[in-house]
Amino acid sequence: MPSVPDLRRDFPALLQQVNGRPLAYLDNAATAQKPRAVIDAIVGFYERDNSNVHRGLHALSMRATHAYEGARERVARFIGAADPTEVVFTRGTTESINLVARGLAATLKPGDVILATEMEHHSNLLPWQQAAHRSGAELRLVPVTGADAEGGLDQAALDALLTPAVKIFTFTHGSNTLGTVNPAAELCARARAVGAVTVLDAAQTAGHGAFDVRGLGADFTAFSGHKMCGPTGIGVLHGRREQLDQLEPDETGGGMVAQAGFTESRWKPAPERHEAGTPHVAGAIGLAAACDYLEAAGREAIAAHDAALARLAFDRLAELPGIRLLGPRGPRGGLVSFAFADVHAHDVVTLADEDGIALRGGHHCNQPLMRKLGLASTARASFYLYNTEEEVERMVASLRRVLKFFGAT
Ligand code: C6P
Repeated sequence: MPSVPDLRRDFPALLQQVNGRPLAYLDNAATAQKPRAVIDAIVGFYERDNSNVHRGLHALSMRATHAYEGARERVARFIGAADPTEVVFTRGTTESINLVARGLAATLKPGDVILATEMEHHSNLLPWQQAAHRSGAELRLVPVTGADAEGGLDQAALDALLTPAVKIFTFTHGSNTLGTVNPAAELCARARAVGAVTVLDAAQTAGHGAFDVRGLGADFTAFSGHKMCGPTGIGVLHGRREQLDQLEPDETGGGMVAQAGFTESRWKPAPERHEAGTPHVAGAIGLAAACDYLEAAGREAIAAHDAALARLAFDRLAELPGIRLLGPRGPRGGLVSFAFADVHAHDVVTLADEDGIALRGGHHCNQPLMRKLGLASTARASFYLYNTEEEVERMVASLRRVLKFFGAT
């Protein structure tokens, strides 16, 4: 990986001051900053090649189509897909999961089970609640271990829950609140052994290390471009070819139809089948540029860097009085969530912002898990390739000031 000071110069947003202090951007699990290469790719498209795709024979339309399909190939290589046609562009993880959940709901019947886990983001929980309501299937949840959520999945419960009645097992690869990284390949293999279709929420992992959909083995994998240095409004649903072709389209309209009649129509195969309407061409091009950028930086090195900062933050935060740290004591992804007994997370985040430090406070779209843990909210620091140890130390110093302000030291 290039040196962090060198990397930081690639990110215009990081060069600013906030409240008179250099910005320490520690909210990367919400969205990552964008390198100049990604911004330039998007601007370049709009300045030179802007046109609709798949619909025109003029020069700009051909260039746009070439760039859009080139982006699909780039993303396919980035995630180790067998073929670019396995990559469906969506608006992001949320849309990808909704697409799968609505499509698979049509295959379920009463008595079937959809298995998810207690650590799911709302985006990988609510669509399955709806799929269960629509189909009469039952939604069951694998519990999270530990009173303070040591943060693993309860293996004994999983063994008992993973029966042949389970038709879908959906789970997050990396928890956005606990920092847990689930053993996705092993879980997919176990689910496959009972005949379940697997859906992997990779929002927090696809851009944070080596990521190989074939090795992981999920039938469907969802992630967002904006959390991996790409633009907002673009994401991916990866699926095995035959599965994508069997899935009923969630949206119909232009671009996805093979033969349209007045009363009946036939759909194209994947990926077009799941991309109705004008796609986010500039977004796909920006995402491809983000793949180039992350690969050049070194994906294994990024994962090691993020995890080391999270470990440092975990250890340093543990020194603060009255702090409750969530998630595994052992290896974790690049984020740490914490709560103080006497200071609300929103106050923590607001006062840290005065010091130029961007944290996130809230339930992180994990409301049921928070409720189980007896918490309304936590503060969260989440790291990426451009963050530094100095920023971790600044955060800890700022939190000491917060505790003093509230008389909680
Ligand atoms: N988490 C955060 O933690 P979208 O909004 O579609 O790009 O991603 C949704 C999503 C799905 N799964 C997981 C595990 C996630 O962490 C997220 C997004 C953000 O700050 C926003 S709540």
